[in-house]
Amino acid sequence: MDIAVVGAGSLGSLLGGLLAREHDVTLVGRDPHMRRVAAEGLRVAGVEQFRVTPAARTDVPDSADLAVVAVKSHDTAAVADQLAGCELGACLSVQNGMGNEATLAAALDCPVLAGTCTYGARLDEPGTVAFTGRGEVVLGPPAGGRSETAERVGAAFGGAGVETTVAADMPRRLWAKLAVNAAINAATALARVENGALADGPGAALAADAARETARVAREQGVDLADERAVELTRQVVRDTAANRSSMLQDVEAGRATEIDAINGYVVAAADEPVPVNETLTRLVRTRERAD
Ligand code: KPL
Repeated sequence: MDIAVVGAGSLGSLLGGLLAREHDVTLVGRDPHMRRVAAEGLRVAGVEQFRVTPAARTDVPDSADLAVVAVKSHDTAAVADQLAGCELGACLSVQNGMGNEATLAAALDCPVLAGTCTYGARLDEPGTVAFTGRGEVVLGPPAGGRSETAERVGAAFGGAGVETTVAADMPRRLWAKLAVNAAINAATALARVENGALADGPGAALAADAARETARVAREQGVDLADERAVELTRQVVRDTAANRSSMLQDVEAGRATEIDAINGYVVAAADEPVPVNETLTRLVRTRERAD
């Protein structure tokens, strides 16, 4: 399969590197990383070590069987515009936050799939991605159910050795992931702590409150996600990623825009009833962003 990975930062580079063992992959990202990959290939280090030689460029190619979108959620609209001029068989979002698939689907003629990804990656230096944790890609139609496209993309990922589940319940899975991100990302970014600091004490209580509020909003939207399921998933991710610095903490530390609008801000915008914890986290992160 001819696959363009748009957003070759840490996760995009790792997925692209894994897929390149079996498929024709083009990484689309920024220099100097793209320049180094084009010249010397991509080195994957850590859980598995190998070198692959995907194509690498800074703009989207003219065509691909599949575009895997891994950019930050605030860049989705711009990427959707670029991909609209590209002949695509299908598109898969593996991004954080909600609303990405709708933005892509509004601009593209091809089927758009939703995905979640729990692989861990870190971009150490141009041309090298650290594979920090084996996870899973779960993908399927964003509105739920099954599709031939999802099966085909799932088989392509599985064939490249990427742990993959093709799921018929993506709305529930996307809301569950949103609950985890709403619980962990803003709290760790504001308190400037690793995910493990939310394992107990006041951090755990704050994370659980944010997760419960998100589960309630999911149910308001007709998605079956129990409060305690959202809290349990959050606890599990805090345990499994205890040493991680969340993506939002990394964004705040680097003075970059965060994904707050697609995470806690999305919960606030979608809620029928007040969600004071998500609202406060959103306001605080937006205040931090304005100060940078
Ligand atoms: O997805 C994440 C992120 O940092 O964006 C979690 C699951 C919180 C892991 O750090």
